[in-house]
Amino acid sequence: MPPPFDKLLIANRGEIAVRVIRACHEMGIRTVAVYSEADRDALHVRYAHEAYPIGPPPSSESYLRLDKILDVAKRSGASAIHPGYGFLSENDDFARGCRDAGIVFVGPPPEAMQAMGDKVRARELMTKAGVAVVPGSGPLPDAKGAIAAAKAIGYPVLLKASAGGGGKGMRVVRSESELPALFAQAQGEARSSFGDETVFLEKYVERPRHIEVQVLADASGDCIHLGERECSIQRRHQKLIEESPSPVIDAATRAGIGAMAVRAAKACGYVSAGTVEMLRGADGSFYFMEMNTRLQVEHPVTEMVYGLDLVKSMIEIAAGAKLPFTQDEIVPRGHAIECRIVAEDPSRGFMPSPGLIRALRAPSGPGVRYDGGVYGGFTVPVHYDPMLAKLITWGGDRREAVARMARALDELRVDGVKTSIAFHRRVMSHPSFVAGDLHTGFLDEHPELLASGDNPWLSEIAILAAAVAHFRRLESISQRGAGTPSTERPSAWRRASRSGWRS
Ligand code: MV4
Repeated sequence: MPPPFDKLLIANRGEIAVRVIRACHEMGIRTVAVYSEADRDALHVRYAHEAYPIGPPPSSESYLRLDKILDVAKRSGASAIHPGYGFLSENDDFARGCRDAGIVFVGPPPEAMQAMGDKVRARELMTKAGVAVVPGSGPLPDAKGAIAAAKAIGYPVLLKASAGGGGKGMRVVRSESELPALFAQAQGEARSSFGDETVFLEKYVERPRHIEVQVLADASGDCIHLGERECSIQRRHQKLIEESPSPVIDAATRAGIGAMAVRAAKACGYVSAGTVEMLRGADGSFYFMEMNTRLQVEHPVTEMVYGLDLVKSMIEIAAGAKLPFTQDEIVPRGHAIECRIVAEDPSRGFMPSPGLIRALRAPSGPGVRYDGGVYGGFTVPVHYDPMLAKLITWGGDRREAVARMARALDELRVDGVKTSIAFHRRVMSHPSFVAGDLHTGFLDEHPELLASGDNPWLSEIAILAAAVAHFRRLESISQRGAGTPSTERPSAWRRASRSGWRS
């Protein structure tokens, strides 16, 4: 088969640009990189067949400039553009600009991006399509309207920005007296962040799991799902660890939420790879939260478990190909985990730590996939996301994937910048993580995981304490029966951590 495109431009940088270049080269597609002044020596520039400068370091003057990128596509003769994630990947004007210029955008139609980008519209669309959404409201005109809507829904409620996503501008409201002030805050933040002050309300789901379903749709209207990813280990809406399958999902539940995700994708005319984010409440109910109309950072865990290449599928679908498999042919095998290796200091609130990487040693061996975007000698710029690499391990079951991750993290060395490696290594030994007991408040409840690596004893002791607490809890549950509310007080180490021995 001839390649679907002669030449493809990658409108991105870092590990995802490298990831897309790798897929292209395997497919026999020539690649065009673009780079800012801070990325002259970046890995994606070295790997691509051609590379073009697009401006100064700030992304607003380089990677976000659709005009410059379309100009490079025309000059270089690229017939397709892959946007990666972030930057222009969910910008429907960019997708339209590609269409108008006769260049194939490797992603969904701009109409689908726009429909899902508007959260109030997306809720309406999903409700019509029979997809479960969290009980909530339409757009709210003022605080009075919000009070009425909240009364109907019942407290606690969550204020969200319609143009938002990823958590920005959200406010939890626990009682009516708090609502007017929080409404004004949410509206103001929505206006300043998104230029659209529309806000709405949802019932607040407490301690949810973040579970998302990968879908793949072709232009003929066929759509399949590729199971779920659990992304509950995150901090301030930045995911840190993802895995597939979720420890709490069995085959029947997978089929159910998979069908829900396919309905969501079909309802907005989706084409390409996309992700339907869901919340799972403590009672096991699932709700549509939002759809990400792009390739996601954590796509490799799905690739490992389902044995396919999502980037190649995206490129083939963009060229008009039909889905190469049916839902029955999609069978999960084993378990995969991803750790996002970031140049940040977990003991200092994940403060960015850009600078020169003096040396780097990547792990390898059975079941290890290392998707990197940097090398020893590269200077991590201050201007962009500080993710250096993704470390992904596969195992026949979750235990093996976790053990391989711990071993691979022990092999990985990055000198010169602070990283999350030691943090990830502690998580792999943490009894609650090992038990698969995950939720979006996990890191708030286990602050010992963020302890400084300067004194390894502190975190060792804290983890032992957590292990003791964990097994005591198990014992007391087995004695009093599951489901009995816990009356335990926070343990001494946890109280200590709250009063600040972390810093
Ligand atoms: C929620 C929620 C609880 N209830 N919606 C956060 C990001 C944005 N996509 C939506 N988010 C949430 N929406 C209702 N009705 C809790 C969150 C949330 C969250 C979701 C996924 C992963 C991490 C999170 C951390 C805090 C809050």
